[in-house]
Amino acid sequence: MRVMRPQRIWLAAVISGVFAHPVSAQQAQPPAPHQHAPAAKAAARAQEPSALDALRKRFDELLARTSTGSRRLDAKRKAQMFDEFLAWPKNPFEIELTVTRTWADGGAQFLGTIAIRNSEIMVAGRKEVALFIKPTLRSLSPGRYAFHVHENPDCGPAIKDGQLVPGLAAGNHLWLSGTGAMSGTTFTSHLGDLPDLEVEADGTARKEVVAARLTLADVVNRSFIIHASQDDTSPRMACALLK
Ligand SMILES: [Cu+2]
Repeated sequence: MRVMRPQRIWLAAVISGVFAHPVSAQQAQPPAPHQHAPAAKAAARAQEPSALDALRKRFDELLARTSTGSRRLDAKRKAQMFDEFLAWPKNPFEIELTVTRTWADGGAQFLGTIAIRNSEIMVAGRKEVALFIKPTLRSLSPGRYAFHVHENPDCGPAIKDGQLVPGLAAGNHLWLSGTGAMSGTTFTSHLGDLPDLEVEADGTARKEVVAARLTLADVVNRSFIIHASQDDTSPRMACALLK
């Protein structure tokens, strides 16, 4: 996890001078053609600029409106600033990601969205960064579902033991590197192990999930997987990605 550095002062200037309201990355995109079929809707969304491309564009626009952005920045410095922006607890961006059912072949069924944003929570009297994940999902069976960040930005199937397995291309859970042994506990290293996703009796999931210690920076070029039950090893039922 990154620590707040002095050079992030420019971010504070940005927030006070430029922003009034949170911005959704997808608000910047043109509206998709009206579609009824979930598969067609998922396909239409797949044609849109990626959530990460939209986010980069908004960041560039933001930077251009600051005194920092008016100077010539080399690509490396700009990329570093973008990374810092993603890890910043007060980052005002909310990013909406498309959630689809996983598939072995054919199209992906659109299930809804998750909106993710950085914020802060109080832990034992001190502030810590957290990623807030607001689902807007439907067409699911009521219950609790294992929910994780997986390491690859790929919702597709992959072959295991000669079988095409839906969602397998997402790879393993996200682990925090550099902490030594993989203890299996969230605090030490198992960052991708999110609280369960809760689906109501009407088949919708709307309850926000709070992932302590994660930021947008940790989920760029990753995927979110909703499993078929509370069991972490159950099939990968649905997926969203940020790339
Ligand atoms: Cu998982």
